[in-house]
Amino acid sequence: MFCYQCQETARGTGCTLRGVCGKTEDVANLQDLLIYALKGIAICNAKAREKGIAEEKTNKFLIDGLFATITNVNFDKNYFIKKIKEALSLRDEIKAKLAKAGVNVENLHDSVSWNPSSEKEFFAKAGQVGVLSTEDEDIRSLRQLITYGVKGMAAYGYHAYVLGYKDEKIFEFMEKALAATVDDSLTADDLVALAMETGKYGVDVMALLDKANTSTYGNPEITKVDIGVRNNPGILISGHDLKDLEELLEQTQGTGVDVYTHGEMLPAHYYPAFKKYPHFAGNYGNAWWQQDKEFESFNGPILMTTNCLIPPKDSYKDRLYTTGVVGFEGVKHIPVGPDGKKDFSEIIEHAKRCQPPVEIEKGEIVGGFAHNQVLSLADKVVDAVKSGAIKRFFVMAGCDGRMKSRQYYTDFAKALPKDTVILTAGCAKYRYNKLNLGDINGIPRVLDAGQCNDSYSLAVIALKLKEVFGLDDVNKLPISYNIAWYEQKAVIVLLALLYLGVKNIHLGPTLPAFLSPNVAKVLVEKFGIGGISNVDDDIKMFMGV
Ligand code: SF4
Ligand code: SF3
Repeated sequence: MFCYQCQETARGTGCTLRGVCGKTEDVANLQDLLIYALKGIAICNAKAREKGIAEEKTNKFLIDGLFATITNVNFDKNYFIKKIKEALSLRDEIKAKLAKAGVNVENLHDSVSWNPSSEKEFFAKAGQVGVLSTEDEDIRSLRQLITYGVKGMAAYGYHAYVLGYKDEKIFEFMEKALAATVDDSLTADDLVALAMETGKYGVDVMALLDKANTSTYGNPEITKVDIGVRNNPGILISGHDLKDLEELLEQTQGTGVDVYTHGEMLPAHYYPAFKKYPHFAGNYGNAWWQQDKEFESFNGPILMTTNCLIPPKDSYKDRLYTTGVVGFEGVKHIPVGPDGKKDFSEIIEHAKRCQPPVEIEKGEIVGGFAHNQVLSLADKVVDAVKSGAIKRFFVMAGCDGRMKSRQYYTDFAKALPKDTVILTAGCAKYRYNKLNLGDINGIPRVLDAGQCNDSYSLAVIALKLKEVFGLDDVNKLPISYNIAWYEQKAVIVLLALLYLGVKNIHLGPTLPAFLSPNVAKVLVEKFGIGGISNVDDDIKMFMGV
């Protein structure tokens, strides 16, 4: 196996024996093969699109498959074996239709023609098509940058899709991008251009998801979220899928079971639609990597709707449930029923047999500062900037992770001058959202817009401020970007920000291993991308002193 798609990759270069995330060699190889098969589908479906014979089910298959390979989503070998078989048969179905429509489907790429006689050939093939099969390190780097960006796009596209929102242009681009990553005729310059185009579609998919979420559940608004516990048994829901949460809240009504959020589900509390449920109790715990302790003390069942899952401990494995594209061998999976809904009754009955959660914290945190809410406070914000009460904003969105070096983000937040405001989104917030950093004229010093996809909101806010201040360049605003990344959704967020023209983004705790020195150099020269050093020097650098 060779995987270097996330920030925690072994030795900062690549996981080769087993993932630091817990992914086994078999699963890593099967994920590579599934991606390869999806590239074959992408090549065929682009042709089917031209002929007007592309089918809807291909879109969903692509986003499901891509999403499943994101870090900490699916660790189940059987899931990937099944998915690869389905991918090959879907590809062949599209090929047959193309042939019927008079399109020549011979002599295309190997991902289109490869035809194993049995499952046994999967592993041998996986060894030939993984990351290292591209020899030139710059081409490899760009191909992976694009592939990871497309994975992130698939995740956000998936969430919009389940709420009934989709955009054919986004699917079309995903196919084009995937096909490009196996096209040997493309140069490094071509791939750099394609990576930027990936950012454009990253903006589009996050805008689409924002529309899906806010049209379905209303605009996030300032909300206090309880971080303590109640006396009833509870269900803990984690991941990013708001539709799953909605169905769970509906089905738990009147059962005496409370629902708590974990990790990236925290921002669900900010949506008006979920406030009507009195049993939607609060948020329990912190970012994903602390789940081994927090799932244990929660006592009740846990529903993982997306990443980040870590291989469960035996102490709570029997209380863990997965749904959607999440999977782990030996963990119960809740499928979509024939009516298009999920039946969570087994989890609810399970909860009734459990003790209430053990309290690990007390108090409240405040969030809900997505674009609509912040823009409704725009006058106040603009006045604070004009009067000098707010000197600078720091976008600290992104991911959290296990590495000790991420303590930097807590220290950085604490050390920031008191006349600065942190704009955040994603699970990175847990490094500083309970620090009581105070407020500036009633504006909290940590403004949480929501999940990682709500980084889009932060871009909307920046663009609006640019307009209000009459600036011709978003980089002239008093906003600095000190972003923490971990998995591939952060890659699409980064590419989206670059597409929007944001410069001088600092990325940590380490730069991606998949950036070759030359590709990193392009990003530094063109966009001023940088890493982090230490809190004191970085604050001086950002504050320009
Ligand atoms: Fe390693 Fe990250 Fe890949 Fe897991 S996802 S195998 S930790 S690089
Ligand atoms: Fe976190 Fe996994 Fe990325 Fe959605 S839950 S931000 S790491």
